Amino acid sequence: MEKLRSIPKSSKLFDVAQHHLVGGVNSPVRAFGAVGGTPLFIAKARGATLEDVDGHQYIDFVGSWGPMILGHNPPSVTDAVKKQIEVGTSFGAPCEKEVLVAELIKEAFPSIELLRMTSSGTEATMSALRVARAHTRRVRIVKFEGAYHGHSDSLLVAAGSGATTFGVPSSAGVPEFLAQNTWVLPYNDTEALDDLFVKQGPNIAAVIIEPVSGNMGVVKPTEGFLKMLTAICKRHGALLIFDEVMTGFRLGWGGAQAMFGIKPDLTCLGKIIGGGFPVGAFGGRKDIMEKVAPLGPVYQAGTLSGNPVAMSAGLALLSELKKTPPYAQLEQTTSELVDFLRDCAAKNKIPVQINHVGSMFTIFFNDSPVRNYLEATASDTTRYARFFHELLKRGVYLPPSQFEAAFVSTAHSPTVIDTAEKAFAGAFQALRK
Ligand code: KE4
Repeated sequence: MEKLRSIPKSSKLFDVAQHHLVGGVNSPVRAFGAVGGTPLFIAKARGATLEDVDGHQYIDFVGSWGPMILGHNPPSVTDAVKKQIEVGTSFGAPCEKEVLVAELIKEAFPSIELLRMTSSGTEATMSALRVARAHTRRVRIVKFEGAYHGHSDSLLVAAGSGATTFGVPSSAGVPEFLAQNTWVLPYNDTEALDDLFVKQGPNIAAVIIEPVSGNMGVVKPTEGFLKMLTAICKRHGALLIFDEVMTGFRLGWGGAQAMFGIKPDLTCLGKIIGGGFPVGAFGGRKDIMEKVAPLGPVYQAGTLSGNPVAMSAGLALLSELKKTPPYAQLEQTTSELVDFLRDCAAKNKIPVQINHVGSMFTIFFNDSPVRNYLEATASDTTRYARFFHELLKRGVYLPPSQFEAAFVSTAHSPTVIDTAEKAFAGAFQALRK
């Protein structure tokens, strides 16, 4: 019987943190609200391993929520950051590395003709909506239930990340009149999409979508859904915005749009393009992006946008991904792990649905397929919470919520996966008791 790991330092830090930081954290999902228990305070990370302040090590399947595609602290990124810090950390003025990162992004995403860096995914999607509304001179936007696009007011309507975990379908403080300008449709529901556009097409500025959802857990687009969405937006003059903050450079060099052969009007990026530093970006058709200041009337700005240290990290990471694309290896590692997990669950007679795309996966404790938010939220979150803690006891760190994606990195070597599989096997067995 595996024992709970003793975490006196994390517990103490969490007590103190709660006096200063809201909920003791700087982002809600980290507070373990969905799984219970005390959040681990992490002291260091390298490769696929996290070490908490009490010295316990864990195989990390969160990877800072996606950026750590090569594992934590890849030498190329760390070296680049150290070099940049020596010569300056922030100028509030243009620097060469912003241009170099932008060039790599455009190479990977041909749909992006012109882009703007931001310091988070939230800023990227918020700004993309603003320029879409300016370009179309329309107000209404469409998102999908269970999707999370960051916490800007227009998008915190039935958000699917932290908010779902807290069972709050939309956030307090978002004015009703604003939320009314955002329609929310079920993911993968072509009929509902068609129906809305028939009724409201001329009023819709844009549809924003996670082309592969990660924020209700991993949910793939059904066959033809994205193509149909593209056609319907075109027909009604609405812009298609791909939120690839999670999938960009994660599912492949060209993200989900390359995987599914879609050319969105605007794309939002984040996470990986900063190599673990605060970076986001939005970009797309030149005729749209030229409306952004200083060229056009859409104001958008940021003190640390294109920050040289963050750009150094992003440049190093994207350059590595270009030089040695890890995607086939990541796909294979993840598929083999998922096969093992399905096997394990079946042997222990535990109904699970494991959705995976590339190196993203989610284990839903659910006996029916999960193709949208409604089906995702029918999962047994109590069982997920127990599974999460059984894994922690065995040195594996899964996302602290059923409604998140887990990530595999190139640092998840066969030996690391072997160790993780033993922990998963033990955790599934423990669930039977
Ligand atoms: P940030 O503002 O957190 O950089 O990005 C917001 C965002 C936008 N779009 C997508 C598809 C995203 O996944 C995110 C952020 N994802 C969550 C994880 N589900 C970040 C983790 C957190 O909120 O602490």
